[in-house]
Amino acid sequence: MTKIEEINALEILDSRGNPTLQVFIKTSKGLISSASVPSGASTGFNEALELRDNDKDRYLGKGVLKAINSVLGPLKDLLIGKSVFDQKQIDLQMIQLDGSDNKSKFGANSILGISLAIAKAGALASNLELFQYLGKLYGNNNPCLLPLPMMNVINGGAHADNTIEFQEFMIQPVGAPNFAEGIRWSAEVFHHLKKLLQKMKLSTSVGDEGGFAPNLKSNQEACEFILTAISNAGYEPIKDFALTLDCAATEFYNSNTNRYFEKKNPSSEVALTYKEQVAILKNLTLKFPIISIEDGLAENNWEGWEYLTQTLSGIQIVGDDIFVTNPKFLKQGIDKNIANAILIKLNQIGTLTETFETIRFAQLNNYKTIISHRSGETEDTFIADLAVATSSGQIKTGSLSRSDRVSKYNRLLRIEQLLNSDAKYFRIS
Ligand code: 2PG
Ligand code: MG
Repeated sequence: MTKIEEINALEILDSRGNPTLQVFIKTSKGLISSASVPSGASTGFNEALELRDNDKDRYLGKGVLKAINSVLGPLKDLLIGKSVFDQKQIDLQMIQLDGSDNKSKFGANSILGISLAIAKAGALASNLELFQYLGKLYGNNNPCLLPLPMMNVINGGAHADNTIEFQEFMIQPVGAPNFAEGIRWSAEVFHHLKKLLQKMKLSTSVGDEGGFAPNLKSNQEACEFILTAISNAGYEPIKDFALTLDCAATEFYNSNTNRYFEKKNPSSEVALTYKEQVAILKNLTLKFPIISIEDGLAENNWEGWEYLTQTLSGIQIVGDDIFVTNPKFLKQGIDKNIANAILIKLNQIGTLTETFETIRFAQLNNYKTIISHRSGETEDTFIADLAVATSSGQIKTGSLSRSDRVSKYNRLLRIEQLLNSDAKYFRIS
């Protein structure tokens, strides 16, 4: 048995320059693992709590020393001497000791940091690649499916100081023969998009997830630019590339009036009903090869979501803020025929074991699963291994620039190489 001998934690910076946690586990065999915790900007209301210090004298209130104290105090006391292989029991005991519904006592950031570092320690102690070890924990004896990436090449919404309302405009290399070729194709499109923006005298600076953040006139124009870049790169829309969107509509919804408005254009009189908002989305899917829409409506507009799912049948409808990686909300969605896919973010729920539970529940109910980064990321590539371990089929981890994003793609390239001829690449059915 390999035991937890020491636990440590450090306040580090995420990709936006905000503090987050890195947790270290030292095992009785002298191995050391570490994991870093990501952080969102367009967070769902029902997410597990990210504990911040609110001490205005440090990091504008965003310090995580309280969360570090949770790790170094009660959580460490609970876990020293336990086997690193007891992932499930460790996660459950941390949840029990916290005792709250949303991990607000210790903070989901401290609990998740430990949970992920334990899994990495287990992989090290078993002498397995992380995706193989996570596969075993998940009950997947043959983790070999490389995910189809969703790459966010134009950033808007809360992730960029530009005029674009929707948060993410993504490309999926659906026609690539394997993951590595998918990456090459997508990087070529990314560079052609840059050339195109330069030609039009638009900004080529990037947003939080490494995609371009130009001031465009509309969501539609963003799709047009991407389509042109795909063609300029020598690829065919539909056959080679599909588009996907994350509207992050909670950000521009007023729950008092039940209307969608133009947050980036406050002087606009536009206030749309959910049916009008869905009509806009439907129209975009008729004009462009869009095969997936995430958070097309706001998290608490459940009635609207039923209508959205019916109206856009045939498209992947992804729930992020509405499900928050929580089986409780996913079950309500399944019961109401809402969405047909779920975005999976480890820190929305706060432990690896609960994340597995949500993925399993979704897969059993034929909901597609998309493993996702957060807009505030670190160099940690855990989600790349998680996507393969759970045969999730899709991953959303940002653009083709910035190391916090491409590190996940680079890790998947390595996994594909390790798997060699056993590697498979996800196909949209
Ligand atoms: C999302 C995510 C990741 P954030 O909405 O899907 O792209 O953004 O981490 O800010 O919630
Ligand atoms: Mg989202």
